Amino acid sequence: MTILVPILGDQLSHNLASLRAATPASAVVLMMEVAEEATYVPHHPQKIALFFSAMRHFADELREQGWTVDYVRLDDPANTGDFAGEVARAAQRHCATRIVTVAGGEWRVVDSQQTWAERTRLPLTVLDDDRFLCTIEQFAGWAKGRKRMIMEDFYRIMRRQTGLLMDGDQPVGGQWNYDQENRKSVPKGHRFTPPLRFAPDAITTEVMALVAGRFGNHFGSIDGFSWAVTREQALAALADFITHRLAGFGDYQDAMVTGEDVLNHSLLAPALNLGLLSPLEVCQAAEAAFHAGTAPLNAVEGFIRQILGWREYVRGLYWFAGPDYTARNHLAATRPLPALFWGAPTDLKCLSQAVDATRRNAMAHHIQRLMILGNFAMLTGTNPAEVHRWYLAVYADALEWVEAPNVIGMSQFADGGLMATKPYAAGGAYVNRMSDHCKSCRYDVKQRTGPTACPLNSLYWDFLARHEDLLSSNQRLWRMYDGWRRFAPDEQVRIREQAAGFLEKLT
Ligand code: FAD
Ligand code: DLZ
Repeated sequence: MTILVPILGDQLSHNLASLRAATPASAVVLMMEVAEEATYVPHHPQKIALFFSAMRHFADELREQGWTVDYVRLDDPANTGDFAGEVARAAQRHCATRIVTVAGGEWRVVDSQQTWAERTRLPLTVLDDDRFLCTIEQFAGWAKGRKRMIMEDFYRIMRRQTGLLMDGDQPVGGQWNYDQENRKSVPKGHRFTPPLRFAPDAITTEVMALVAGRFGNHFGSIDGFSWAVTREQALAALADFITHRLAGFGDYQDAMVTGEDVLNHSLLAPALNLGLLSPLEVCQAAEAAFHAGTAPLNAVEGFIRQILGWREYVRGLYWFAGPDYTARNHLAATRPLPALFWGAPTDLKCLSQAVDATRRNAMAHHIQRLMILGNFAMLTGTNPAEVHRWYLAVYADALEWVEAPNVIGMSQFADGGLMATKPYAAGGAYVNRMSDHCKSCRYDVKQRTGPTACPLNSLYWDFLARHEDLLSSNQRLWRMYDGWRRFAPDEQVRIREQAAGFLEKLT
């Protein structure tokens, strides 16, 4: 009796449900590098290298623990190129009698898993992925029948459920949320402690050469790869963040600084999403820092909210919203993705900084993703499906369950408000307040019209005007529409002509 245990690239956890359900004596673990996963979008080369290297390291760790691991490499001449083909081949190779696996993290992969039983004519058990703090069913029970799914409401339930930062039934410090304290701008000359990086070892170096050879034409640089590829490294990265950057996480959470890629962000999302770290242990490490007095409450609460709140919330929403979520287009946006997203030159400093960080690191921090890149895509009326595919491709932490709600819902308002209560739209004033980019930008952030006016200003008003029918009844946009209506009619015309001129050149 041989149980075949396929483990996917984002299931690199030693306590995975399928490993708990089998024993080394009765099972063969199957891990597969397959072309379909490497190309369903043109992933950043660092992202592919991260998955392959972490998978190869994980396979070695399992072997050390006594598991038999059948690891199919991308360049294996017999590789069929997809999960279903490789599961079928392995089932034959090992005369498997049963397949036990953990549910994939996105609809596309779950669909593939459903074909495995028929392809192999073997009994198939698909176990729930229990590496999250909220189950898909629990979220659906909470979400069902609600007009709006407010993250803050969900977060409080999760705080009570896990006991994180709780004092009995009440939040530690008396407040649930310290976001008001987390919007500081960075003082001039402030120095950020750089994150712990990991030099590529022999396995990663081999994978990087493979990726450069096969996927060198994808957007992004493989040089500078320094991601944690093992649990041991991921734990070291977590400890480094807790010691050196967590204390300042809250203060500058929404800040952007020219030439600073990381600020006080943790860079832990790739390790979390691959399964090298668990969300609970990361939250507990932050909570311990608060109790030890090494990090203030605003930082620790803010950080825990991102993981216990946002991360669990978007995962629940992804499965709750259904497989057609990524096709939603509430604002009927049709523009093709502007070439600047793929590195074409742009004079907008905020955009060039964010795209360049993405190209170099397969990473951009939250506010760059939301308020620079996402905002620009939404203001320019870019097709959300194209925006979604871009985000899914370029970030090391991008898996559809977490990327799609953030892009389709939070940043593009393409789900019509299922996730966000209003579109995250901003003009140049926001960028100027939260960053130092405007100081060295060729555009003048104070101007709405004219040859040197910051394009974000006219685009912002044009966006509001374009969607007045759909958006002006939203209570949270009342002040913005009031601002628009205060412009004299001829100024409104000038602003919209300015936006049209920019958009024409963009196309
Ligand atoms: P930190 O700022 O240090 O935050 C700590 C952790 O909180 C992160 O590691 C992450 O696990 C979690 N987190 C924070 N914000 C969110 C959020 N909105 N949703 C889910 N988890 C969150 N995150 C991804 O993991 N994968 C994605 O593909 C992804 N795409 C995004 C696209 C857009 C348009 C936006 C606005 C956000 C996206 N995010 C995504 C959320 C967030 O930007 C990243 O998790 C974060 O930038 C990763 O860097 P970090 O680990 O340094 O995060
Ligand atoms: C992202 C990715 C890539 C690039 N390659 C592989 C792969 O070759 N084999 C694999 O098992 N997983 C890979 N992944 C991650 C999968 O796409 C991920 O497991 C699914 O999206 C399921 O959530």
